[in-house]
Amino acid sequence: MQNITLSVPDVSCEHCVMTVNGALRQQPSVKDIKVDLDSKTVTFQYDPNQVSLDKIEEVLDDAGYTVAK
Ligand SMILES: [Cu+2]
Repeated sequence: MQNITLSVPDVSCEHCVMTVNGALRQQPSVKDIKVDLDSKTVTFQYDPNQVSLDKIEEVLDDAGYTVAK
């Protein structure tokens, strides 16, 4: 399992937190999702053999939360 923190600057309220959570939860192997409103980051674990980081970033982008690099 890989542990990662991504910056998602568009997260601005509890609703965003729930949307990001919901989008990530549907991805295979993604777990321990923590969206932090203050730092506008999302931290989670995933198995790179089951889902790529590119795919996860694409899912977040589709949900309206582009990952900042
Ligand atoms: Cu919001």
